[in-house]
Amino acid sequence: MSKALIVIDVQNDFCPGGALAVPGGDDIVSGINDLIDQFDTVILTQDWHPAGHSSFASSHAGKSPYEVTEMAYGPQVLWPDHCIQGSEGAQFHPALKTHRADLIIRKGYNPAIDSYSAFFENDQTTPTGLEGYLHTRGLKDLAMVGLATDFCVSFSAQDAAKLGFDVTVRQDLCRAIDLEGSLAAAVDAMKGRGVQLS
Ligand code: VGL
Ligand code: ZN
Repeated sequence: MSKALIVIDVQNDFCPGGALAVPGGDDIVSGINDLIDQFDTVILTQDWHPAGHSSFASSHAGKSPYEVTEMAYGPQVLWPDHCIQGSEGAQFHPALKTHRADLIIRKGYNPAIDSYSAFFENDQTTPTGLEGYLHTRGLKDLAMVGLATDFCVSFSAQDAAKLGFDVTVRQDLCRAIDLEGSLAAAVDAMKGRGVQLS
């Protein structure tokens, strides 16, 4: 079977009680675990920022979380400090069935560039290596679930579709941050790229 499940950023900081909690973020964990059992290939992504990362509002004097700023590569939402390398918040949700993962892809480790997508950093050119991994393993069909629908899931799904993969996003197994209409915009953008939403 040439299908892979990609589980995006199911980490403590994106779950209730975490630094960048996504409403209902932990509600999807048991459904994702059930889905993991149905795939031969499971890939996890992990948001993995150094302290002082440029996507953190705390790294920009006078800026607050959720404000948008201009970076060298374009507009960037500024976030609360989250998913700091090695921290408890960066760990996967403790109930997530991580032992089935063939690959864990970490992203956001470049101090100067954020990385929502599992394929490219937010400059849209620096690759993470995931495309090559999938190609060399002959994996063409991708299912995506996780957090957050309107940021890391959406950008990962759009990039995968741009790269020619067949992509389905299981919306029931995703949860959104939904900043000023970002969920509706993400759904439109995914549809526009040919991502299947179920
Ligand atoms: C994410 C904001 C910042 C995500 C990661 O996983 O959707 N969102 N870093
Ligand atoms: Zn992040």
